[in-house]
Amino acid sequence: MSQDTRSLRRRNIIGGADASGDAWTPNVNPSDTSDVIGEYARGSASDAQEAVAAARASLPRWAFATPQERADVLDRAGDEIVRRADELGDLLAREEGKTLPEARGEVVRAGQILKFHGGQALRNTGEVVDSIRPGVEVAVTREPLGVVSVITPWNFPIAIPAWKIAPALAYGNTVIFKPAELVPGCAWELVDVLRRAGLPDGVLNLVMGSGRDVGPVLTGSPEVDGISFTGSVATGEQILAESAPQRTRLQLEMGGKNPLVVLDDADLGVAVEVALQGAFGSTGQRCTASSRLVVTRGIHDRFVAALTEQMLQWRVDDARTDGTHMGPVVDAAQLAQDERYLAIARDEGGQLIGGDRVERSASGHYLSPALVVGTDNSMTVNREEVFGPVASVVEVADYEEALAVANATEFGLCSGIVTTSLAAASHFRRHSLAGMVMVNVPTAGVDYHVPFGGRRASSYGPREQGTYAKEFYTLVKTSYTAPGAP
Ligand code: TXE
Repeated sequence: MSQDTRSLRRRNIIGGADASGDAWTPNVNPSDTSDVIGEYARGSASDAQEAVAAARASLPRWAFATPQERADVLDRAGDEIVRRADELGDLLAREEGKTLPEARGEVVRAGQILKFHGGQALRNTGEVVDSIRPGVEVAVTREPLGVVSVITPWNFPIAIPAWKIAPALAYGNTVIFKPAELVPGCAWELVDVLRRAGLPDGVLNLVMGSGRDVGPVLTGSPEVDGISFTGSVATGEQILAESAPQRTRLQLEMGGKNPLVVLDDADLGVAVEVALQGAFGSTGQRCTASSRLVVTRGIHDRFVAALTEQMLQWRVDDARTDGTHMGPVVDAAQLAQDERYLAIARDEGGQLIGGDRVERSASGHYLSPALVVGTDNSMTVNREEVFGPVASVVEVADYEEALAVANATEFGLCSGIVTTSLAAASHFRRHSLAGMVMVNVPTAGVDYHVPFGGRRASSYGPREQGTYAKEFYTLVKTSYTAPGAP
């Protein structure tokens, strides 16, 4: 299946051209660590500076491009990505480790996002309102924010970059894109598709490399007007502190510790399916994963038994093998983090089901799905984001306690409830302290035409995605005109 890519080398793309560079990072397949996809440039601080300068220089050209030009580029790029979904899905599964169906779905989603925002470029309307003064017209319009740094994590290698870059470009901004070190393959393809779709040179610049080396330029430069970041809480907070003196506009999407409430009246089959997909889909490496299962007493034992039975049947294997339910953990460091949290959960009194290392013919970072039962909400596994195939169960007396436990977290990205009670579902939707609430559907799995984001430690700044994306990527201008002599 894999083409011979031993000699594949991808450079950074700055000012529309392949940048020079002599440092490289191997892109390693987590399902088979002997498989190296290629070597990708490891950019330096001076590359990042060049990219910022290129983005700044191209800003007037793109900021004043017609909406039709912007729409056409995004639409053409979206079409190409959807057309190449099998090929790019294979690359995504190979570099990140999610299963082929998940990876292909993510690629198609990226294409749809580009096309959606292509349409949005044509809908950047303002408003004209009557002034309180006679003879004066008031217009409210939106202009591009300017030069934007887009910094992305490894868990959605093409969808997250697409949902930041597409609205940035749609509204006339120029971009420096820094993907996560572990997944440069999809990032490079995305930028290459967009440049061939007709993006002028310098409008979208790719700087691959470590956050430590290139990050400070992308987040600290006074030439950067906005930063859209998804990643860990620690890095997000560092960016918040470092960018504050420049008053840079920020959009931070960080961790989650998302609760899924299961009530006594739930349909057991629905509850198990929603929990399985929400907790272990994409190897649990999603900020929207349901990592805390808050279950009322009357259904607890049946739910745990049925979930365990299903979970133990999941096949953990090479991401690109037919029949794999769950691919590997992304790398050795993440696997060590997952196992450390499992050990802490056991030490604090939880009982562990699954969570074993799995041996396959190729050497990969395989861990079976893990369920920690008998936990209470104060345990570390219920306070901190593990970011792996690990879910814990908190047993509660009733709905009121379930709601209180669900809300007792420093995070607030999303939450879910499985119930057949309209009253409970409606109450939960209103009282859950999360940015996104799911009723009888998995916590992970969102639409691209509606806002995405959370509260408290999960998110900072305006929402991402859908029509709400313009709140971050545009500046509002109010102009007053007296058309003629009074
Ligand atoms: O995240 P980082 P990593 C959590 C998850 C995971 C842990 C570490 O627990 O195990 O974070 O993952 C760039 N200035 N999540 O190391 O470091 C970095 O290069 C500017 C949860 O991938 O936050 C990458 O492109 N940029 C989360 C991006 O920031 C910097 C998704 C994210 O990297 C930088 C990902 C700096 N100083 C990880 N340092 C979720 N909940 O979705 C790093 N970067």
